Amino acid sequence: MGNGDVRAIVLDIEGTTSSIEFVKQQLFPFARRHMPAYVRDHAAEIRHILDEVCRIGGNAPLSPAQIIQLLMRWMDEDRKVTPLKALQGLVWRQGFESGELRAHVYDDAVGALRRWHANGLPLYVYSSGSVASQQLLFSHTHHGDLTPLFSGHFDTTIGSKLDAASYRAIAASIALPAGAILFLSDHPGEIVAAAAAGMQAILVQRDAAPPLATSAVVIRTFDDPALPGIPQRTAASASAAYSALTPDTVPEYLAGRHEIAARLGATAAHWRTREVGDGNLNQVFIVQGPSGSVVVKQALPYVRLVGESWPLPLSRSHFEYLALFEQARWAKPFVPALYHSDTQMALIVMEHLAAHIVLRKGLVRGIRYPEVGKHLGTFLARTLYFSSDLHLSAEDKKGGVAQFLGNTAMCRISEDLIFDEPYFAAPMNRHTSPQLDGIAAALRRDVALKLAVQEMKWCFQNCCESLIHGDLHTGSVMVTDLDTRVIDPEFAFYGPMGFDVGAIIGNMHMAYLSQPGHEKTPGDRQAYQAHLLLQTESLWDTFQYTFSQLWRDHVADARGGGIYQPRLNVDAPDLLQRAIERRLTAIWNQALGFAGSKIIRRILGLAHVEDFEAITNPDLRARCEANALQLARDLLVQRSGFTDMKTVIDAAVRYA
Ligand code: SR1
Ligand code: MG
Repeated sequence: MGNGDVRAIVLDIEGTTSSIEFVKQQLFPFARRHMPAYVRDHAAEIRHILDEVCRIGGNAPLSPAQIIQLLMRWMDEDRKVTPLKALQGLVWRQGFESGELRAHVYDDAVGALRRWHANGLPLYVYSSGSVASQQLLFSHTHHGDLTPLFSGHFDTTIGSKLDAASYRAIAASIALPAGAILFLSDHPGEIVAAAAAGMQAILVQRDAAPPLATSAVVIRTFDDPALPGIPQRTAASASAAYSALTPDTVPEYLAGRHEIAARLGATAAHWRTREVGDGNLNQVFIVQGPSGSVVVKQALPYVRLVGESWPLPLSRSHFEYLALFEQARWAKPFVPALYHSDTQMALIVMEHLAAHIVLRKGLVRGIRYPEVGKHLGTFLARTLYFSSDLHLSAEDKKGGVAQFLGNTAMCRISEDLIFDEPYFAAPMNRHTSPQLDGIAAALRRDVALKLAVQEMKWCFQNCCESLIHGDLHTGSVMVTDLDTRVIDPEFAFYGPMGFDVGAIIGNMHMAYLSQPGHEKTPGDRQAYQAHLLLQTESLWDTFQYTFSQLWRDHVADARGGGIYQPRLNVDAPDLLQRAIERRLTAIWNQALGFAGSKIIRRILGLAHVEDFEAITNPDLRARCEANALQLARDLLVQRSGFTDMKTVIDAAVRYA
């Protein structure tokens, strides 16, 4: 291998990222087992493939039974005929999508792929399986959907894996000199061909067999120190290669990312880009091409709301990517699809939710979302359960905590803006003045309140229970009437489970209490207020139910058990039920305190919310805000009085 820096990595799959046994002992037998039923059940839609089978079989019309017999023979003979490959692909797709099949990828490979990707290194696959089956495999692994890690895929349509010309064609397609590309494979012939094309090539020999006679560099795992030349940039030092994009430079950037370019269609000259970011921190571009559109979200090196005087690390984009990745593992329907991330440029490219709007905006307009409570309750239960010690091994959980430990600047924003600044005359605070002056001053003198809030801050900083979103307000949720997606997890870290739950409950109550400010005629938002309360109730009910069910379903799971281990007989019905109730009570108590804290910060602190800001009459706005402040104080100071969601809702109704 040369000494030059590696600027892209191309990987073989079978024997390199994934075990040969998985392919031989699971994938192929699965296709064999399910082929007869698949052919029988789908005969009409796969007619063209079956005709091709007949043609290769000698052109005679064959009965379905004869076709199946022929296919079984081809599989026994390991024939590489196109219609057989196509049918196997279809059977596998069904298996992966139903969850019956999960692709194997070595742990060390997943770790390295994530690390390299996070370091901004483009990764490509080159395998004899078709591009479609490569994507299928990597999107359904035991480690979740790994496809966002890859910038492109190559199969044998570019040429044989034993031919140096194929590797030259790949280098040309990636637009890098071959010498800057590292190729990893378990096949010595492929290593020879890649090296002949000028690539840096390393042989992966995973099993314990005696070393192959080869002059190539050999590694056994992807953690092998014999992998030199791979830049090890950390998220924090990534800013050297950073430049803030503009609508003019976004297309140029995306044009070099093959899969995104293909998604958009035509060429960069045909794409339309507009900047639409209205959040407090980042810039957001929508890029529209003839075939599709994507969103590019890029962190700026400062807080957008305030300007360059408040610097903020670009590494938050990396944490957002990590969190989106993890959330998609556990709650895929509720997050946007991730297409690409670039740590150096501090950006992520993701699904454009063209039909969705920000939930907060919908709530201000009085739009009904009959599923939102159920969806958010499910998202919370799944992300909080699966990232906790209830599911992960103690080691994996600590690994997760470590991964997010560096997101300190974002935690610091929350620590300052939520728990401290609203309670003293911080320079950037603002409130509806003079109407709320007296209330603000009283709350800043309120010892019981400040003690309660500081307890919540303690919990925020010390309870590393689950991977939390960290900023789950109604502005971090995109909705249609029936679909819900949680976005913007750049504040993610391992924190208290009740933080996300409380954040969204607090925000739903702000939506509720601000409704009188949006009435066109007196009382015309009352029915809508009832709808909001119903959704808030449904959110907590769904959360409790789903969280309990997940716990029950997985209590005997071998991978779980970092805590409440099966060997302690925790599945004894009484013990399990009591354990679940105790945990839910703890989450509920946290959620009450965090809900109160989140309401107060949005009324007395720096960053406000449209729910109140959109009320143009300052007296009316102040009345709504004062009601919310009273509820918030009760939630913090009289927490023990709120035994369930009904008691919270009763209080909100009293204050409305
Ligand atoms: C300076 S950032 C202010 C707020 O915007 C984000 O959405 C978070 O809520 C943060 O606290
Ligand atoms: Mg191989």
